Amino acid sequence: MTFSMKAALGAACAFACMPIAAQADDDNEAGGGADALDHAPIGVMGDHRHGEGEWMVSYRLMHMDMGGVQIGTDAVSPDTVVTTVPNRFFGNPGQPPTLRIVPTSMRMDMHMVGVMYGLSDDITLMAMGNYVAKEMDHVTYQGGMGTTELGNFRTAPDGFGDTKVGALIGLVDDVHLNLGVSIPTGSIEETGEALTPMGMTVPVRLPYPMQLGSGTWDLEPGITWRGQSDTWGWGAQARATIRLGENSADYSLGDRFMATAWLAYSLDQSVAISGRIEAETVGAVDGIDAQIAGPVQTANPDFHGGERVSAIAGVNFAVPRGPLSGWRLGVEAGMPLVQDLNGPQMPTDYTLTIGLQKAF
Ligand SMILES: [Cu+2]
Repeated sequence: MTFSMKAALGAACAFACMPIAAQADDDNEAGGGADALDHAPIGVMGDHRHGEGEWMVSYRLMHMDMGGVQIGTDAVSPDTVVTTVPNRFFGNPGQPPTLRIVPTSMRMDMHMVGVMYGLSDDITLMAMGNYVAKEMDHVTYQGGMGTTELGNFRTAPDGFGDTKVGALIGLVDDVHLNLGVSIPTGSIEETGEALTPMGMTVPVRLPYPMQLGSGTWDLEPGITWRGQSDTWGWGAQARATIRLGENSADYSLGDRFMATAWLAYSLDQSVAISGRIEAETVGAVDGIDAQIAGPVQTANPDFHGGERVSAIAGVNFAVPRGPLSGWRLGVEAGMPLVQDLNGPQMPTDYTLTIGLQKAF
């Protein structure tokens, strides 16, 4: 776990105590102010609209942890990968017939800063920028065949990711359209140093999952349904990411389709717990970056995308009154239930999202 995650978890624990203190002061005060059920679990984007003239700023940290290798739904060992999976670059100078480098684990921290503004009661505008830090560890096998490990290396790019702007268009009270565009502000030319099977350390352009942006303008349409009673909240959302054309390196990342549904229960006006299911399907990389090549699964455009269903548990805190009125904090932790990957590819172990929001 990174330092920033520890700090964020510390903040979450400190925050968790405040609603209790606030409640003790105002036991019998009914209604008024924020309700923890008013927002969806923190990992759901564009879930709520704002009233005319209302602003909201937010910060989210999304951490993802991945490890191992999977082909379809089957786990496979690195030894199997380097002796059985063909290297699509075989035939080029110095390229062995099978893969010889295997990613063993990956971590990503995405820091997202967002602004929302209620243009009218029906239309909310939103914008989000983000900063991404990625880390991938690899094992390199010696020479062109066999299962002798030569050594390990890590690549760790960081920088600004793609920027999203959009609008939520209310159709009726409980349903709105999500209209979004992703602007390619993130780099697709990140480099690192790789250990080759011949024992040399060479600078390379990093494979697709280690780049910071898509390089393409993307459309992000969606639809969201949300409802609540005094003690229950519920909702569902479907969203897509559709790549428009190819980027400057002659490829586009796979389109993504996501559907999620959640149920939340209010323990108190200021605290709600939630359970959520999310299903997603992502396409393989289309095209190829001529500068990304090597005996490693991540350099092959075919070994990306797949299907995933995840279970996600969360808690939302809202401060209904007092000096911190209008502040919200949400935490969500998710684990895949099923992953069917265009592999060999690295499966996700877990995700953790922590977010702070303030409306005014
Ligand atoms: Cu908002």
